[in-house]
Amino acid sequence: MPLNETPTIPQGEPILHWLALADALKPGIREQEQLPLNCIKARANPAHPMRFESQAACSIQELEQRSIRAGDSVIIDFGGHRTGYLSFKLRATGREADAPVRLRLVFGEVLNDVASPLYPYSAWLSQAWLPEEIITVDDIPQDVRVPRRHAFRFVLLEVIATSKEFAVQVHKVRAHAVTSAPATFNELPTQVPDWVRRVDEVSIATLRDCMQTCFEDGPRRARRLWIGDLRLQAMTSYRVYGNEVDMQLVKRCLYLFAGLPREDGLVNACVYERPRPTYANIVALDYSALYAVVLCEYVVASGDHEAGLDLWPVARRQLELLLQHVGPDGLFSDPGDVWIFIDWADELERSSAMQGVLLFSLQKLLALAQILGLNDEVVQWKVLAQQMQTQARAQYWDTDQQLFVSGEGGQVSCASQAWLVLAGVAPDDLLGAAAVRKAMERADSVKPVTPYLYHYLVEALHSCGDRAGATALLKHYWGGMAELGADTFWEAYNPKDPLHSPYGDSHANSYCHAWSCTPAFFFRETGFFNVL
Ligand code: RAM
Repeated sequence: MPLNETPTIPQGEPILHWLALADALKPGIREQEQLPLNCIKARANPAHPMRFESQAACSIQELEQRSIRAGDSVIIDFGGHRTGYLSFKLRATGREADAPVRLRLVFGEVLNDVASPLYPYSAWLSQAWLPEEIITVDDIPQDVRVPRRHAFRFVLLEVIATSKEFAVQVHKVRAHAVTSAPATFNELPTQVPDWVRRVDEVSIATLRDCMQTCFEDGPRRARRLWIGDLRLQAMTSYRVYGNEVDMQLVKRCLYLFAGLPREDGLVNACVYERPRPTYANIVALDYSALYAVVLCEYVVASGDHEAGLDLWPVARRQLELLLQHVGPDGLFSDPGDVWIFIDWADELERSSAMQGVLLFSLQKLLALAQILGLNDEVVQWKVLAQQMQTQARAQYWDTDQQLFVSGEGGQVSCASQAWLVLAGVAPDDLLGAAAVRKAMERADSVKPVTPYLYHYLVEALHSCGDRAGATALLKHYWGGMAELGADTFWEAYNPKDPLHSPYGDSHANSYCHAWSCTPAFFFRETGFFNVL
């Protein structure tokens, strides 16, 4: 069921002491003032996969000398991505300003945002997400700071109106980058190939710009906390930062989900922090299952057994509820009325991938029970996990094709391979890794459309010990975005059609997206470099 058709499900009572704990864990935000690089022009190039190329237009000193009249525009390039604010000073030239100045600003994460028109807008997500501001400035000269936070590298500044009597000059253009991420991180060894260094920088910038008072999914859109994104941000942050700041942020996010329960006991796929913590009425079965994974990995990374024990009932309850959809045959059957995300690929048959997510989450819950000394609570599930694994292999592993299939038509998808391999359902590691690679190569398989699912393909290959395969895929996919000029990694990327949008308009895509940050995790995994 698509996101926008999720039925209303009544809200449970917020658990106030957990929300208070989440509030106490809210991190401080660092702000850093940054100078622009220069002004550029966007040159249309239909042969370029991103449709536009950037050309230097003038220096910032030249910009400050220039009189800009109504109808004129300029694109300012800050030379990299940040989440933050914009400020500048407006002056009048010609004579005293005898009218206000009306400006239009467009904030671009990629050049296409500021180079191609935002309208007509054709996405099914709200048009209010478009990174555009129309502001009217009185009493020139005036210092302006745009109040809304944006995610940007480029700023298009267009003068809509002055009076006939005067033009404007723009001085002291500054960005004010904000993040809760620590200023320093665990560096890679010095001897890594250039592509690794660049992909790592871009991954860390992605994580940094999504780290605010929660782990946001994307600082442009939707600026909120999703379980699926959180798992990938958390695991990457332990490797990249691995200190008090990121541990506390993960803990805060776990308590935000736990403190906002639904009446049916499932955790929400996504919660809002502001204006007060509340939740979006969206549930995704795979995301609810992943709560146990995030909690287990948090306890392992931080050693915080106290929070583990506190939140254990929430994680356990997710599995209890989700396992109701597993029949006596040990197989998950889709209830049909609740969303299962997995990926944005429309044609994807999700049942075998969901079996993999459930089993993987159950395995993490069992590991957590072991760590917390709660084995007695999960004895029956050890047997069930075994049965789910055996039955999934019997049912979904096609011995002729040496691939997992899904649904009545026997659909072959990358999603099924990723999740069932990760859950250890493949007959062995060699066959598991080969299945992932084969599904990627086969012309008729359902391919991933998001870095979220690409991550799970790489994680599945890595879990089978196929570091060469994992590295090749990572290089092809994230290296491909970097080659197209990505400063932060994107929400959606199809190498054959880089500006494709799952929402129906590339201007609705987020180009700094949490679930894209995991190369920095893999690069810090022991042994990952052996094959480079
Ligand atoms: C979109 C966002 C978010 C993701 C959900 C499922 O709204 O990209 O990151 O978790 O979909």
